[in-house]
Amino acid sequence: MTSPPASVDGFVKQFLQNLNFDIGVSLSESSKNDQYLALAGTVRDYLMARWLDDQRRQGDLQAKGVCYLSAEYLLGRQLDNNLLASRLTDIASDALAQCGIDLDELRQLEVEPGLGNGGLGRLAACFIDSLATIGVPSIGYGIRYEYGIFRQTFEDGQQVEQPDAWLALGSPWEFPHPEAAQQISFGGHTETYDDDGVTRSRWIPGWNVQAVPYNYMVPGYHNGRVNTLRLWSAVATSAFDLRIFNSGDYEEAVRAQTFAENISKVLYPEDSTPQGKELRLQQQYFFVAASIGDFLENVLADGYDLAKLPERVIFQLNDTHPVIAVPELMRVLVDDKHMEWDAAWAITQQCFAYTCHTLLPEALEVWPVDLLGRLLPRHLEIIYRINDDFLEEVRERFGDDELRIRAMSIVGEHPFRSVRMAHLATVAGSKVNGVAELHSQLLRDKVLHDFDEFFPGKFTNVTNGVTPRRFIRLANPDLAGLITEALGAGWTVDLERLRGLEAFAADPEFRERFAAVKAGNKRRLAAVLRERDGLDVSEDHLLDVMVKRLHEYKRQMLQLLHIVTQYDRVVSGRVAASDITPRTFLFGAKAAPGYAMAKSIIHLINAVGEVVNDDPRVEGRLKVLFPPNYNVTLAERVIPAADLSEQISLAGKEASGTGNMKFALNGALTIGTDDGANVEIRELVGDENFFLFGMSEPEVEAQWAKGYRPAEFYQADAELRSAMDLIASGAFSGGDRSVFEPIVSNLLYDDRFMVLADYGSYIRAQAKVDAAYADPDAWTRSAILNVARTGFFSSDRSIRDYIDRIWHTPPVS
Ligand code: 26V
Repeated sequence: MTSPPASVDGFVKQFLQNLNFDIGVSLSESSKNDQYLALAGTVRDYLMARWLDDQRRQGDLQAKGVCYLSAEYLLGRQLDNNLLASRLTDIASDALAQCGIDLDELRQLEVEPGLGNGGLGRLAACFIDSLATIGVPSIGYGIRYEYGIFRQTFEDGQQVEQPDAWLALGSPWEFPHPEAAQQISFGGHTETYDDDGVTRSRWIPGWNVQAVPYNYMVPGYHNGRVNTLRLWSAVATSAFDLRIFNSGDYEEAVRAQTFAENISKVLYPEDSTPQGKELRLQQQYFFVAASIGDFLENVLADGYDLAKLPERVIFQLNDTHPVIAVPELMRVLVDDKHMEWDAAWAITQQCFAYTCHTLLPEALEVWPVDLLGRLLPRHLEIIYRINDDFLEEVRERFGDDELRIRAMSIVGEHPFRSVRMAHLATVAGSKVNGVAELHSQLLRDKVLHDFDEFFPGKFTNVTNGVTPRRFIRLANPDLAGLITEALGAGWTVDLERLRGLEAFAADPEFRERFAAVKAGNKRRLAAVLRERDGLDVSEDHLLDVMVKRLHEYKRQMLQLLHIVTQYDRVVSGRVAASDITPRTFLFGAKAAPGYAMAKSIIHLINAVGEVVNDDPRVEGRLKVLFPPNYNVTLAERVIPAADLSEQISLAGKEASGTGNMKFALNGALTIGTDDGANVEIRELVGDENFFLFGMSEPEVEAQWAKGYRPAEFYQADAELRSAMDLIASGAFSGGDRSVFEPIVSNLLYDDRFMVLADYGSYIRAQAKVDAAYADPDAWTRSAILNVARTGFFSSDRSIRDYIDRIWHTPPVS
């Protein structure tokens, strides 16, 4: 191990040494990528001593820790975060300058690890940052996908997916540990045998793969701690290969290798229907079996009494993806360690907790039993036994209420016999939490109501949060500087201190400086989008942003109907262009490759942009921009520049949202429904600093109950009719009516997410936005109050809530 560069000179020395000896080039011959890799290596070396310390400490410690099990970590770029955490930013910048290198230029070279789909994966990344910063003994476990979320491009306005080869230019932040590989089994059959008078079960697997761990450093902010994120990569086992190879079938040996290595090949871009993907179940079992094995064998001391396991660990299940860990731990305890079933079950129930991240019934994972039985026969038996015991208890409590028993069963019968992973997780978990107050309430009242009755006290809430390190300090350095000037240091790890800014909202000079920061951020974004996509951002426009996965429930269509309405007002002469508030509508969204309607909506957004942006009658006052491939890196540029944050899902559908928090913390005002964490944002910032619209969740239910006929809303609202007719007319598809007809008729006759019912209210709220923006000083005051009052949404607070309500794992110093 090399010594840390305490000074600029030390850093220069270390950097050059890495460049020469690790990368193998001289400074004068080096490429930018060589320089980036050497820089990353230098930061890594500096963190290494701390990391080794912390790994040793975690082993020595008898304290209880958290194993965060997540199939996704949407990390974003590592270099800047690691520089910030280790206080090396200025040293590195000066050191590179001495070598004639611009740090900023090297930053741009990092390809972000996009090992997640969206909010769920980004939340996991925020949580491991907070765990390291707070100092909870913890380890994150996941999958090292060779290809992350696809890279999105547009061809003729339509989404095209490209593979994300994020490892192609080297990955300086990871450390493979082949010596710590776990062997993971699949397939085969089960049998019982007599063990000195005791009948036991065992699993005779059919095939196996190696799980090789790759460690990533997770530095705490300015606390000298470095935690570990351990991601598993699949490699064919040599024994398996060799057997086939020796049989002379070379091609079969290579094929088997490919088969095994496919397991960690690619992140699933959450499809429109989640059912029946065998490889996905392989991924899930692969990473949780490896993680549990790793924890029991490598983290726990040899000979540790497994009866005491709940004193040492809580496995937090990030959604249902890792829930197969429940029967896996049971299998290890009962089959391998010969524990009594009831004792093993009591331990298992204390060692897991489950976070639910959705309310959409179609997003709740189920696995067909024939698939489970084929891939994991012993686990299926264990699940059946868990279910039998559970339903027995339900019968004891509620009598033979067959309807209830069928509704609560872990094994469902429709549309085919399958295991409901959310039920399994709920029965097994010591706690079940939703991710915002409203979401947790709806889980208890609706989705999992019977379970809440059966397990009083099991359900709780932990409202999501976001890390202020990445989303304020790194993304918005000028705002961070202004806050520090006003409040002093310390707020980065104690975000409630932002309250102190309330007093400054009344100070005209502070408002002016705050507005200047926002303007500067817009300028920076404009430069990025010009360079990245050739897009033209008008810096004097209201910047109205909707960035999130494309899904009908999130209602990008509502925003689009607002844009088309504004356009229609101008071209039909109802409103003079000069009376329109100049606005830039910025979208960022990926659609699941198999989700046709979502892709069609992307096409329409681009098509509307093509027409509106170039129509001289609009006089440049409406612009629609849709930079492709929205990701964490772009989010860090877009969010600080936004004036208005669109959080417009149908009430009762968005579990929480986390983008909503990032925008408010960066001084954007929200236009939003009473959904997810919007509810809590509005309560905190105050009605006068939030543009609320639309039906509430009970109103949505009432509307369904009385019968929802979207066509009636179309008939009743002349502007809505006109906007929809314009789309249907082919005005945005070169006169071809067929292109966007499916979108329009879907809204007219199906409209599952009540876009038309909320349209009128949305348009009125947007008019209020325009009116408010006309008074820039008052707008800025509101923006400051948004920042001042949303410190609650730090992921540090979320983690403290997990500690208090679920984990009971105090930080260690
Ligand atoms: C999955 C699927 C699968 C196919 C059917 C449609 C569909 C729709 C949504 C999902 C996502 C489920 C899990 C998820 O990513 N939830 C998100 O978690 C975030 C972090 O808690 C939260 O802020 C978002 O509101 C929630 O959608």
